[in-house]
Amino acid sequence: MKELLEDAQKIKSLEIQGASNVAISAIEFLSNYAKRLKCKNIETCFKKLNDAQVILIDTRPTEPAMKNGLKYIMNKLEQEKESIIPEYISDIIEKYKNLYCEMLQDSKRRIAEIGSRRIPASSRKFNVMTHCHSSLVTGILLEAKKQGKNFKVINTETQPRLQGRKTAIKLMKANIEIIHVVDSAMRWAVRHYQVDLILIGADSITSEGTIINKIGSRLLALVAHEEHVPFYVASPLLKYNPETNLGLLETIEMRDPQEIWENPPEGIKILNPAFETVSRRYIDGLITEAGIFASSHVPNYFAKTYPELV
Ligand code: RUB
Repeated sequence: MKELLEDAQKIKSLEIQGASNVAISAIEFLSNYAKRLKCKNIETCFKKLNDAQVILIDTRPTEPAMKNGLKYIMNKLEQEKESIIPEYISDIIEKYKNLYCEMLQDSKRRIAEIGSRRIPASSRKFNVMTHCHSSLVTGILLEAKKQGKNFKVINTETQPRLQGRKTAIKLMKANIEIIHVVDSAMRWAVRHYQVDLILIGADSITSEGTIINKIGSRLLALVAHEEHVPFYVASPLLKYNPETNLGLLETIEMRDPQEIWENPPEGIKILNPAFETVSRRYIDGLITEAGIFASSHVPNYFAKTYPELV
């Protein structure tokens, strides 16, 4: 249990960041925990694994790709419970962990392929804007570059943890022209560079087609609306939170105020919301492994694509 708690802390402390990374790490941690488990009977094994699942989900409760992954593994185990021999349980977990990772990787490849078609092959330089660091968005941009498309990217630094720098470095290394701006210059940049397309990632998608992503995402969506720029969200369907269909309201993760101001004078209250919602009316389309569609269709596509997770 000590090692599992240490692993969980890596997610909680944000040593591991980004929805896809968090999901892959959490199921890896569950699988490693199972390898260390020594249980006399199957009931004890399930009890320990369920406790581990709760600890991992608690690290970032608003990350459905992680929750769906852990649920996928535990549901599969539950279905096979009668025939499982405790000493082989870790092999079964490893198998389903790999299957879930493959689902995420396949979605990423498909999203890169589909999304890259939204960047035209033309002699005029196309301007794309993004916010924060999304491996799905960078996947699309790297694929477009591979296809020889002519474009540049404007990206925001993304305060307070500056994940925008990660995006900038990754794209710069692929020889993509990049212009880095402070968050509060996002409206200015959209107009100044006559941005053609805005692409962001997502942490969570609700049954009504609202997406939750890094703070500043809605501001960018509002700018897109004001400036008539197409606004797209790249996300695997695995970030859909099926519990929102049953009425659950997603909450916004509040982070340590020290990220913003380490030693503020007494008497100043600092709030650090890490995410915010973007309503479906501001989203032109969701780019998923099942194609591009209005974000409100996500529950149907999710049920069709991943019936075992409904
Ligand atoms: C990261 C963030 C990313 C999404 C999508 O927040 O908001 O845009 O998680 O990432 P944090 P991906 O760094 O605070 O976890 O597209 O890679 O899944």
